[in-house]
Amino acid sequence: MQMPIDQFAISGRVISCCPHGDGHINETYYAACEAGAGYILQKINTAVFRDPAALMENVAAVTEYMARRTADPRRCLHLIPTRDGRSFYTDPAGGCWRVYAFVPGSLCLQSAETPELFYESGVAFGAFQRALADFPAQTLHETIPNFHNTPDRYRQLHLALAADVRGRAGECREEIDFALAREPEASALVDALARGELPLRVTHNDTKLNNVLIDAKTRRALCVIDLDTVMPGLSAYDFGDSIRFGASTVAEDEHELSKVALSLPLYETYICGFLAGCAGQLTDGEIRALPLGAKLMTLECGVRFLTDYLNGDTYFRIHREKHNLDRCRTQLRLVRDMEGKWEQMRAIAEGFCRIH
Ligand code: ADP
Ligand code: GN1
Ligand code: MG
Repeated sequence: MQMPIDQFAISGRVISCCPHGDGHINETYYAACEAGAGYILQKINTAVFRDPAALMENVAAVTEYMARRTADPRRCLHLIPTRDGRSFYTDPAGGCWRVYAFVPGSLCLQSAETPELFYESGVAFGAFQRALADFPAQTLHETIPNFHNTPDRYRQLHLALAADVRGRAGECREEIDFALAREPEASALVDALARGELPLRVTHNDTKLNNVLIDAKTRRALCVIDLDTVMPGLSAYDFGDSIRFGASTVAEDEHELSKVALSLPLYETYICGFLAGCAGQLTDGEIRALPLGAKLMTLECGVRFLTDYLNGDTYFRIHREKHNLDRCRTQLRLVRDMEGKWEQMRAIAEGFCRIH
């Protein structure tokens, strides 16, 4: 495939352009240029993001907002416009492409190698939310409607089950039963939001550890990336998604389920980092909702992987047979482990409230 990197206002001749990173959604390439400049070229997954122009309006608005408020260019993402000044390029086949400056001297981790690094990622996502506290939320497009609406994710699971297009439901009966047994709990966060008990904020909504860049030298967090799902949401969503990915003892697609567990020390470490980054912004009600965020984001992700497996792997990129089923199994196992540790999870969060 011809890479359209030359369509963008990059400096220097491109020496190489290779696949990069471990995202499940977009196609990502690293382009190295003469004179040392590096770029991230991405083909936007338009099956997932149906309105790429709206998506790129969000990304441009958020990156410009953050760039105006920070003196250090490595602390936020910078879009590189096309040579004719647009935020993305549409190729003749209709593919949509964008380019970011590669953040120099940065690392991207797939697992929390040390508690300090996980703490740093919490600081980064907390600070990201705080930085957007006054962002005009009404100007943001909803890039994926109902993204963290867990009951709606169940609705999609039911559709996939009823259709069972690949005849796979029989082999995942255990996972289906586990997920359906927890359906009554799935609306707890959206209900609390509807009752006005939790405030709507501008959140990232995809707070995996590999969506934070770390300074390779200092090992401190630099900035948050993957801004495609920045939308109004709950702080519990951002917290919970980080826990499901980073405070698990194994990778998201581990085969050996007996190894899957929630690390309570990492859970506590992340709360410390996230609250430090939020700098006092979270209410006690939000802090008390953090354990629920961890459990529901893990359950929701398990339901999403299961749904995609039943649908024939049309959403998440897979690298092996049954990859989505393996991913689903780790998530559901993690939910089960959280249920066993529920009182401890609650008590740890309670310890961070101002009023007990
Ligand atoms: P996806 O939506 O597919 O997860 P991401 O935007 O997260 O795509 O990008 C995929 C990977 O590319 C990241 O996990 C990270 O390793 C790398 N990456 C993305 N943007 C940058 C950047 N500006 N600087 C350095 N690395 C980046
Ligand atoms: C996807 O894009 P990426 O790989 O950072 C997904 C998240 C899931 C995650 C599971 C837009 O994240 O919602 O939690 O995979 N992103 C989208 O690993 O659906
Ligand atoms: Mg990503």
